[in-house]
Amino acid sequence: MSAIPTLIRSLCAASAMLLTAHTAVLAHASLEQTKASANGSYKAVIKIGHGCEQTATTRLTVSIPDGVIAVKPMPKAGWTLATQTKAYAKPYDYYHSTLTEGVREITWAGGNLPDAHYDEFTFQAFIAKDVPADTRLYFPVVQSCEKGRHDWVEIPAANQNPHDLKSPAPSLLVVAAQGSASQTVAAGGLVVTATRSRVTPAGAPVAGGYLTITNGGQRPDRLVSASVEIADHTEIHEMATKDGVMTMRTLPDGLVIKPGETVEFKPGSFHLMFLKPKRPLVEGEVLKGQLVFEKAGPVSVDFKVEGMGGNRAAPPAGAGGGHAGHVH
Ligand SMILES: [Cu+2]
Repeated sequence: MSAIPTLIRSLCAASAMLLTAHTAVLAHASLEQTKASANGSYKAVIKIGHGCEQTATTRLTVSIPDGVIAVKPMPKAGWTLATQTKAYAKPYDYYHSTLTEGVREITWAGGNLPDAHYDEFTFQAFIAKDVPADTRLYFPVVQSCEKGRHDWVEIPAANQNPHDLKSPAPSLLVVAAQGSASQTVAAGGLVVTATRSRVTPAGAPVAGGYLTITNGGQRPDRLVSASVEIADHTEIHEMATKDGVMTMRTLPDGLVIKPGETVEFKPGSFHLMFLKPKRPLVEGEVLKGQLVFEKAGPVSVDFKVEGMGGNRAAPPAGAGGGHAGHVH
């Protein structure tokens, strides 16, 4: 055998490997849209690019993960449609109602999708409001053919590269809803949202930090302290009206958030006080910060700096003025 065919063969082997790696991704059962926002509807389109052992696909079953609710499959001409309704892991808010059960499995059967052809299987769904951003939702698919089947059901372990899986389940990444503030989930079911601050004039002695903390867990936790990169130090404050006078006080022990409770840190109420900011805060910038909880421990958060118009409940002019006579 001459050297040239060998060279060609090894080149081909190399490109075939690349091709395999590439087409393998295309050939998997996959979702057309791989990102969706929580608290929004989602049209799931499962793409089937080939059969099994070169034979036609005759049946497809998809399982619906927790957090994906109000599922309605789309019928397909030539296929019979069946669904299984089961209880959800927990009740979910859905518009003005609460859903406790719904379609958890869909089967399209009796059709014939030749190996050489491509088709799509569609259902409408809603991603529940409380599915945290960065959650990956898996939709295991079992594809049955005239001969053989593919179980697209593998879910990567915590430290596993999803590309190492031979038959990965189609998946979807839940992203933060557009235009909404970031959401941070901490241990014990704490959810921190809407972390923000406000622009300050040059030389301002303080800046406010605002956020919402929901304790979705079973145990109380306590916000012990907070810090932000631009401030000398940060205190937890409460503003309240006493005898018709607005007063502010430091909460040296922090603030307990009971199970099921949502605490809003906002102007005129609880807030974080960033003391001696190193520079004026500019609208649109993001301040790196940290919250420390007694049980959940330290949690990194980003405070987005908003314009003064952003908070209607703002205290009267000179947010700093409210603090001028305020002894910490
Ligand atoms: Cu204050």
